[in-house]
Amino acid sequence: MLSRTGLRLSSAITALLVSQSTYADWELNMPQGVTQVSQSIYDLHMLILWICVWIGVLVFGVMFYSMYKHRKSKGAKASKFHESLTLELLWTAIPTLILILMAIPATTTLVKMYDSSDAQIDIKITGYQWKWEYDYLGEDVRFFSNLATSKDEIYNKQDKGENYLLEVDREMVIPTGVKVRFLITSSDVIHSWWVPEFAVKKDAVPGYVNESWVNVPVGKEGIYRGQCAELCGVDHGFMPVVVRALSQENYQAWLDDQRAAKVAEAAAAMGDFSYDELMTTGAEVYAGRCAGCHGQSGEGMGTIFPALKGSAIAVGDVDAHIDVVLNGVPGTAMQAFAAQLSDVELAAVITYERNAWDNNTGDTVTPINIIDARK
Ligand code: HEC
Ligand SMILES: [Cu+2]
Repeated sequence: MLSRTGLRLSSAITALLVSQSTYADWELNMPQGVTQVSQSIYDLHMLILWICVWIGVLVFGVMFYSMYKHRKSKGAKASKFHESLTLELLWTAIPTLILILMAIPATTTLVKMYDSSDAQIDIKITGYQWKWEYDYLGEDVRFFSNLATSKDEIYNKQDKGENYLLEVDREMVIPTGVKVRFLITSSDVIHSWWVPEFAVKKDAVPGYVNESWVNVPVGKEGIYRGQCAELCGVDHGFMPVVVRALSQENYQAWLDDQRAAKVAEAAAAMGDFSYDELMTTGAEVYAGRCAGCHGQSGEGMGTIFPALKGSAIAVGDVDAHIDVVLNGVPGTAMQAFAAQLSDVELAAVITYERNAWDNNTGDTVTPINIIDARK
């Protein structure tokens, strides 16, 4: 008879076995990926696997055969060959030879993986709790990439989308047929930038720059998804990596668009913004970028994340408030948002904080105030 716990456990296991979702990504083998390097890694894995399989078949075959053929009931007598020099030499030499043979393809693949020389594009990747920053060195293009999955999906108030927790607001974009080097670092704790299809998984360590690279073959344009692969705090599961590979032509067009958007944004910041416009944008920025720590209604969270509703800073001196949001509070989870948000977004979110949730200061902070504060 099964005990109650046993019954419960077995019905849970049965439920898991028959459920569709268990099999959704059912795949036994390693993915082959899309790059030459990921293919070499896959080939190496298969080669070593088959070597192991054949050694296993051989060793167990001989063993079972001998046990059966020379069993005691047939009157077999154990033979004694202690200190047989030939045998000892053989069982040392053969495995050594096999190991050396395996080391050759393994080293060749490793050398290929680590050779990031002659890259045509350098992208600096910085991990933050909990987002990535992509800086296209020498191109004047730099942006943050945040999780785009809504809180409602996460908290089951809405059905989960197809790319649940694997979607971002701004993707990294790279061209195909070009060697792209990644310079990977972190601004706070250890993260790890991982895209399985590229066979790239590199730790992002504060104070160090690790290198990796990818060359997505022409014809393999598309979207590649990954995640942070290093436990980096409570929202570790909420910092996906999304890379869009474009043809070289489209990549150039994308770069131009990014630069044009930046110019347009700077021009827009000089324009006039009404209180209502700022409050609307501010509410969006707040929900997306601040509510995770400060609460949906500025109520704060626990003892570490202060409430902004009625906070001395949010209803006090405007310049001090702007300073906290622009430069953060060193040594705390409050990051510097100066580089993460545009002038308009910063003005909007600060205006919002000063007037939402009964903060009612009546203050309007304009993008021009932010531009001045940046100086
Ligand atoms: C990762 C968590 C986190 C996020 C995201 C975050 N903050 Fe903070 N914030 C903090 C912490 C922690 C403090 C307290 C710092 C300290 O100890 O002084 C703080 C303090 C503040 C303060 C000062 C409040 C006070 O009374 O001391 C303001 C204003 C503020 N944050 C605004 C923002 C805005 C605006 C955003 C979004 C653009 C934001 N924060 C996003 C963690 C966060
Ligand atoms: Cu991380």
